[in-house]
Amino acid sequence: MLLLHLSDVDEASWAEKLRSALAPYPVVRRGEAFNPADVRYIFVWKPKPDAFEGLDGLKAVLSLGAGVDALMKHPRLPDAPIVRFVDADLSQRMSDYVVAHVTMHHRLYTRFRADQKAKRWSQLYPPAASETTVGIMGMGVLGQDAVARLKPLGFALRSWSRTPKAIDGVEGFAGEESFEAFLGGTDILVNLLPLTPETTGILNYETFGKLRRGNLNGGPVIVNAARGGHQREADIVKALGDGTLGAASLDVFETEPLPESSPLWDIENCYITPHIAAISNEKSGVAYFSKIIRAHEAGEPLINVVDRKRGY
Ligand code: NDP
Ligand code: OXD
Repeated sequence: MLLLHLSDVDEASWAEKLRSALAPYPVVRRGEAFNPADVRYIFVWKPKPDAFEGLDGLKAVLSLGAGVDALMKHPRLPDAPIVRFVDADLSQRMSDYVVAHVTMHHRLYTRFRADQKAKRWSQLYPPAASETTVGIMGMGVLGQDAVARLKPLGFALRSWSRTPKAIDGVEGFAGEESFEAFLGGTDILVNLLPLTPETTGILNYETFGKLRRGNLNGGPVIVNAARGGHQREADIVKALGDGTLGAASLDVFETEPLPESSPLWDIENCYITPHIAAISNEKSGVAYFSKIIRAHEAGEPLINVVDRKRGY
């Protein structure tokens, strides 16, 4: 039996589609009559504290999100394997966001927007794409898709990951010891890391101060599409104010929804979106998770299982 426990999304719609994809395999929702001991799979997003109560026969926890940081902190997370969402549609959506914001900053959007508002005709030529380095933190599923889509646009690319990566046309940096060298040649810093104890708060004032200066008019730029826990918002406010950063694109926040009292809302060169960079799509999600359940019931191993020790 599959149990759905989805908050903040249309659980009824997911249930209807999973039922038809998995029939005759039983699919239930919270509040319906079922024996918790019969549940083999639980499909979760933002699970409540009692989500796993009585689920003694679980074979897997299925995560609607690609990021599992919140799930990993659940106080009663069972010992079953956690399968996260890995999907071409999700990757494409994230890369769309990354490409849009990288190209916007490369073409000095902040500067020309201000000029337009001031009715000022002031010619300034952005550096060539090949002279503009995009540094991507996190070279997993999403990071690799992003570099594949940025490469044809001609940007100089570099990556930072935990373990070394050899990707054609991308200068790879790995581990803490190479973080400073990675930052030192980066004009536009894109964050696609998972949130773990090691990566919490990595987007801070010290990090910003190590980015390359003098290439992009206005200063280096950050684009955070991963998790709000990666960023120190007070440091971003300070860095945008004193010119350490030229601009910031933020899709995620320390507290979501971003409180009305946040100073970020009013900063001209801060571009805010409400955690929409890459939403898990219902159609591809139903296909992905129903395939995983069917395969596992047929004796095949689970795929895209989270490594609990690494935390992602
Ligand atoms: P992956 O697990 O595929 O990739 C993670 C990458 O981060 C890997 O390259 C890994 O290195 C690297 N990494 C992890 N820890 C460290 C560290 N301490 N130092 C350096 N590098 C590190 O994740 P995805 O690409 O699928 O997703 C990334 C994140 O994007 C998710 O965790 C989620 O938080 C976020 N996300 C945000 C969305 C949004 O709408 N805003 C939507 C979807 C995801 P290595 O390869 O060596 O293991
Ligand atoms: C995810 C997200 O992790 O939507 O998939 O943030």
